[in-house]
Amino acid sequence: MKNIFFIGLILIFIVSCKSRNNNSETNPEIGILADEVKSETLRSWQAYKNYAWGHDALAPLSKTGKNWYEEPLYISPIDAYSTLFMMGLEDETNLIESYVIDSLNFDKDLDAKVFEVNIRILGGLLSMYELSRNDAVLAKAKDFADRLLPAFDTKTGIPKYWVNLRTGHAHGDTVNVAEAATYTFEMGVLSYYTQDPKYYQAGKKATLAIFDRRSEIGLIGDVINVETGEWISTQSHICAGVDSYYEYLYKSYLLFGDVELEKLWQESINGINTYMAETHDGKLWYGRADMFSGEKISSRITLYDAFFPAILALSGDTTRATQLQRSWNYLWKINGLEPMVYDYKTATSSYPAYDLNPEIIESAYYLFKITGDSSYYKMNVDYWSDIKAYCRTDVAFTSIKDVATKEQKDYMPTFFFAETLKYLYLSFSEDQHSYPFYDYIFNTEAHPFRRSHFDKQMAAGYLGFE
Ligand code: DMJ
Repeated sequence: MKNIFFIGLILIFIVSCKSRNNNSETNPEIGILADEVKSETLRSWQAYKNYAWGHDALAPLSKTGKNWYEEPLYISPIDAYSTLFMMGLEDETNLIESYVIDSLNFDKDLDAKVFEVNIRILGGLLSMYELSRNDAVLAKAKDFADRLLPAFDTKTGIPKYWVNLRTGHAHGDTVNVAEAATYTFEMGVLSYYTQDPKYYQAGKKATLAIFDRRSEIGLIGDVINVETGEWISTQSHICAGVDSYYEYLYKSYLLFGDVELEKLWQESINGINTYMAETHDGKLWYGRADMFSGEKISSRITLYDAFFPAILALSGDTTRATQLQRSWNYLWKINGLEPMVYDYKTATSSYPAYDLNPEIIESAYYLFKITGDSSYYKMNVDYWSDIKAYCRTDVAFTSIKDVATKEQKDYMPTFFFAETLKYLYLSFSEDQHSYPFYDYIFNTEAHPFRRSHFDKQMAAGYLGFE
């Protein structure tokens, strides 16, 4: 009897070791899948080069290039660089680096969206510098950030929506919280590398302007006027339009050690867990609450919200992170892809598109690395298999109009290169052969920054915080 008990214990030990094991013994196909993601990335990148070179993005069905503005800003290559680099595709990264240095000129008379170009272009260029250590790339990043800064010259310090890259003329007084305050990370990295605190100070002022306008119960709204500081919408949530504000409170603290941001994160996450978290039908979700009363006002969520398990896990709350990831996985499994907008109480979607977004994959990657539980790895195996089944075209991958019908749209967003393919590749690569999870912190567009490159004491001086 005693022997059976001990054999049982040993078996339980072996099984639990296996399920917490990140390596190829448990997941024999791990390297094969990494190679497959890499060759699919190269195939899509070559399609971009063949049909859309010099443009911002590829339209893979019509096989043409698309631009965000009157003139291209070369967003796909800048966003793709760090992924191609991590995959070891040196010819391709050399090509992008040379183009950026020799031919990319930001002196353009066009109005750019401050938030979008900050996370993609500034974030992309800074990580290009991180990985290449090419000073000419850092000079480009600085030049670009200097063109964004005039937007921050408002009564609140929250940037306007648009800025003209040539004249610095900024306009657009109404912004959502993500557009208002997702800057401490990129601006902090730039301040560190240039030893000039003005960038981080601008980003942090915008963040504080949002946080300082929280209600008595510690919640913020989601849309604000940058001049008056008045809330235009008082819905409090972690969904699209707010998401990366919370992400940057914690990640900027982690990378630079600014403890003031950690305090902001702690107070914020307490409010989020108190007023937004709810269990419906046995599943954990984060809905919308009124910022003043805390009352739940909506169960409408967006697929962007699937970033939240990753940040919960990174900040140590693996309990909620794993529960929430299971909810997202349930939603993905209904159609084999997840809808852009979903109501978890009515189980309906008012906007059923899937644009090759990364968030659910990002969270599965974090949970796999943090818990060692290979069920998260297997989630990414399934997501990749569905993306191949429904989004793959003869030359690249494309977005989906409706996750139920799988009708395709003609667009491959730049974040597919920057984020989706990168998180898949890293999930399927063994740490020792690639980029160890704990060595890097990613900006919201998945551009990697090595933790050890940022000394906390120096950061305080270079970024100008106590
Ligand atoms: C990305 O551009 C960024 O991650 C952003 O913060 C929100 N999500 C999109 C991709 O879905």
